[in-house]
Amino acid sequence: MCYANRLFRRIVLLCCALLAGPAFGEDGYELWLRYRQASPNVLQQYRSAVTHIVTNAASPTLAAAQRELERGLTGILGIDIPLREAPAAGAVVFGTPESSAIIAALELPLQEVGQEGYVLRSVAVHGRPAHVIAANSDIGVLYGVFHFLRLLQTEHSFEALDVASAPRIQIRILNHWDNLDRTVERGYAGQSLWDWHKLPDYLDPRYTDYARANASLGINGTVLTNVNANAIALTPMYLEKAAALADVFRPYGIRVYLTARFSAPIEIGGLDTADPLDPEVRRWWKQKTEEIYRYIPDFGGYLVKANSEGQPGPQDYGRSHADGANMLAEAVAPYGGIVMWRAFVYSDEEPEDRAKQAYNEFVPYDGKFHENVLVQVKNGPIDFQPREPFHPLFGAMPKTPLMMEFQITKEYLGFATHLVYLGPLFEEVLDADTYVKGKGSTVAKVIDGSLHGYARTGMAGVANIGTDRNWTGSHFDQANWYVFGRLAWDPYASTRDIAAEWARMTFSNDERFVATVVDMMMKSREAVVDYMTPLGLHHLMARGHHYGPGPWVEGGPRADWTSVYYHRATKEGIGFDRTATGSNAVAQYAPEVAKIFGNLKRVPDEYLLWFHHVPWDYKMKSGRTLWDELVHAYTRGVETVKEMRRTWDGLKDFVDAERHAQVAAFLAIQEKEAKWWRDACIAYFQTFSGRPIPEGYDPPEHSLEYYKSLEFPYAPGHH
Ligand code: GCW
Repeated sequence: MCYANRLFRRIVLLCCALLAGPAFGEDGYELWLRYRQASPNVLQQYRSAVTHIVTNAASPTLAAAQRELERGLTGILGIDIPLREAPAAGAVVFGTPESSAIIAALELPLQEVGQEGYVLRSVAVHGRPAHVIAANSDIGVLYGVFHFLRLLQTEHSFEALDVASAPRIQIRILNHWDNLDRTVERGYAGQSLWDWHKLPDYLDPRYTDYARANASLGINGTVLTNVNANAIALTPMYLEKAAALADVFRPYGIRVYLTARFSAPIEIGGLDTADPLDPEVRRWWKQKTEEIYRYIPDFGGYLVKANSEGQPGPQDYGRSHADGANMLAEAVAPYGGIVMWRAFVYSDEEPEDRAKQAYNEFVPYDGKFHENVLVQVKNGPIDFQPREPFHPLFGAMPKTPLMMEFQITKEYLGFATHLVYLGPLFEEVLDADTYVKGKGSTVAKVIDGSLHGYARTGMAGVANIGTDRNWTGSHFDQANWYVFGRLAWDPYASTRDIAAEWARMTFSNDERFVATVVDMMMKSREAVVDYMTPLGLHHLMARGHHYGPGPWVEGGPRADWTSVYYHRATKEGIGFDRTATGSNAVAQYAPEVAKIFGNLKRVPDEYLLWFHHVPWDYKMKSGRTLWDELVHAYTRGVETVKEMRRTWDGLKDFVDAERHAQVAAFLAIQEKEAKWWRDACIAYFQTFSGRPIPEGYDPPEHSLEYYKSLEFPYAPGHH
């Protein structure tokens, strides 16, 4: 071979290596649906097991399932996977008994998996080995296809495939806090995906990819608009736009919901009241709802934030939350719609501990809501803090379907740049025992309806999705969308397993990578608790935009928007006394729980300052004083982030350069900001404790005055 030829060959080989190997840059757009070629360990096995797809495009949903199978299998197997009419050896057969004669003949145990579940089986079809993906409905089939592809993506051997899966929660829904001007409240991933201005005429292909990603997790609903609602979203011009989105999402099983501004009858209806007991107001909502269903025949219903943080609501007219919710529930009932009424309420005037207000306002109405109302409760009683005890309402409304509201967008956990995997936070809440019906009455059992026999069940996640190329503002925040969706399907799933699954699909199946990265992810939530709000502290962030520490925040329009209201630091001690000697919020929990939270000796360190005001020299379980423990925890948080950086640096060989570099840069930001949180909080609390920084721990880098002087007028997500 002549030299030029050899050189050419070398260049070609090098390019191939670059394209195939992890050095080839990726921007994260494909999420966990990358469908890269399987590794040599399993490739041959896969290629001989799967040779073709038996076509079945009897509906738009089945057509989507077929497209996904083709796309996925072609990618994973690295060869073209033909579509055939009839099965031969290695067929993938998918469908319902109605759409596929093969599936009808197999007599699979489909009655066990309900309307949205599916069965995956290795079977003989016409005497030849095949794989079937079967369900009672087309959407069940699509979910099954995604599960099947997930098994291949995570390199499962599937010789004797035998899976049956059904969702445990009915409404698995994202809440977009997206405004009509495309800003996103608490959004850190660019603008709103919904390009209202160009809708309904231009349908961005991203809408379809959004639907695919959600369907791959089993998410079946989306609230398009912010809970701080704009009545204009309910005018015909915007309904037409929402309808266009609904048309794109429909084949993927995703229903559209809208937020209802309670004062809409005044603002866009020309009425002079929005009183829910006023006949004209009721008529207006009925007509409006009928109009919405003309645009969107499978409209899911309304999500409402009322009488909270300045939003209008029934209490403006001396009516109750139940009056308001039931009025809307009546309007959507004829069409099978629902109302999700938020319990995130706290009054402007009420001097009561904010942690107690939702319970006080809602418990008296248990059993008074119409059957198509769900009350949507945030995971904790304050507001999506890095750690909160579970919301006491979960143990207190047996006659009202309560649905969970988690926040995926990390408003209080470092926005998009901090690597915090929310799986452990979600799992901790779902596993928490309310004791409402004795031991084992976990929050998961409340919200999946099994404890109280709720007829309706739901889990909502405040979306972290925007126009950023990687959707969520950072690569690792994709894992939070992912884990939310997987838990909404099965709130008992292990979030460690989910992290592993995600990491395999998103980055690499190499065991060395997976084990290391999953450990890092699992530690990350505890780290953010440590460097922001350890030992039960909460609500210490800067005012307004919530970016960075602000434990000194005081004054302003209302006490419960300040930090000093929550930490209550004095020269003597720190923490919010929520025991009987204080606000007695502990009494909102079942006695078994209250006994632990309310007892200084028994309360876990994680909730200490949430429930107790404790002297600085209090002896902790570790033997340290409270002050020393605080410094220790803050420092440990920063140390964990340093360790995460080192870990990530060691994973270069497994990740393409582009994504590796961005994660590394964000971890550097996280370390800087973790240290900022630590130093600012220690400097501030030291003015109360009057104690020295314990030996072996660094003093804050700057003066307290310096930290207080920092301002960020353009921090993202604040509107
Ligand atoms: O977490 C707080 C946010 C507000 C938000 C509110 C809510 C949509 O800071 O931006 O408003 O909660 O959940 O209603």
